[in-house]
Amino acid sequence: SMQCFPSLVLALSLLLGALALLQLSLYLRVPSRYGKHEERLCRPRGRLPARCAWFLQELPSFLVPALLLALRSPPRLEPLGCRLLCCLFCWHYFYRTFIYPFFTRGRPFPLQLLFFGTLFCIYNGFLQGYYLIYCAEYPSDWCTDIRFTSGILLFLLGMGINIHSDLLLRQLRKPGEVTYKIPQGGLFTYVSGANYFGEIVEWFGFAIATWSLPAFAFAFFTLCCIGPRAYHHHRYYLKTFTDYPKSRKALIPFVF
Ligand code: NDX
Repeated sequence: SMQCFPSLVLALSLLLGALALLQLSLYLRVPSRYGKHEERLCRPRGRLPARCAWFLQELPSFLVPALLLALRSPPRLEPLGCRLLCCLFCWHYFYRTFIYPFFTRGRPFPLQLLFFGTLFCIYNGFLQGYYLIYCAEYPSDWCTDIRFTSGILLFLLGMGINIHSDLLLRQLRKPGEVTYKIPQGGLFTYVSGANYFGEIVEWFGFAIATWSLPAFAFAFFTLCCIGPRAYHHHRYYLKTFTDYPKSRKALIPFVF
């Protein structure tokens, strides 16, 4: 049966950090090519309806840790923190896999990115699940530790912002529409990338609550992946809409 290999966790976390830096260097200047940043004039690429693409891509991030959690024998009952944290991770990806795709009104998604996105979700789902189910050790009073409680609160706050902002974006379109409008309401009042801000807060909260290298590596990856994207969305809006609210920032309310 499986056991914990700390050097495997270390290696996978460092590689995740390296991928984050690669991503930052790739996407600071040019955005990743999906959604509003897909080049229309480029040769036609294979695409899948947004619904199928997001479902397939995010599924492994739910399935892999859920299976690790369910199949471990003997089941890991102690400490409570590990299972709870693994469940939170799965809860986010349950939303992203089984709820978000069925309501999205997004454009078809490029197959090539879908391929890399799926690989990434397998990789990260395994790393986070394996660490929490086989490796993590917490003192018995971890559930009352300030890192755990404040981290969980941040996670829930971020998830709330993320889901609410996803909803506001979806409501900008009628079914079948593919045009872009100025997002309004919620945290969009302050930032162009409200959904991304929520997601980043969420994963930093998760990292603080687990206090682990894999989770901090993933939070950093998220920042490097969707941080630049928020900046490119912001520039797109400023270029496209002359009446775009001047006080709105790209990612962090009142700051940047
Ligand atoms: N999926 C995370 N890297 C990613 C897919 C892309 O969950 O090769 C990471 C995730 C993947 C990425 C994933 C990993 C890295 C990849 C990358 C592709 C390249 C990159 C593989 C897996 C890569 C290396 C080099 C390391 C190998 O038509 P439309 O689609 O634009 O419509 C949009 C609509 N909308 C509007 N509608 C009307 N008016 C407007 N003004 C509108 N603005 C937007 O709203 C969409 O239907 C919807 C949301 O659009 P958008 O662009 O705001 O968000 P999107 O980027 O699609 O993300 C959707 C949600 C969001 O909540 C976000 O927080 C979360 O997913 N997310 C996304 C990406 C990654 C991630 C979370 C994470 O890292 N945690």
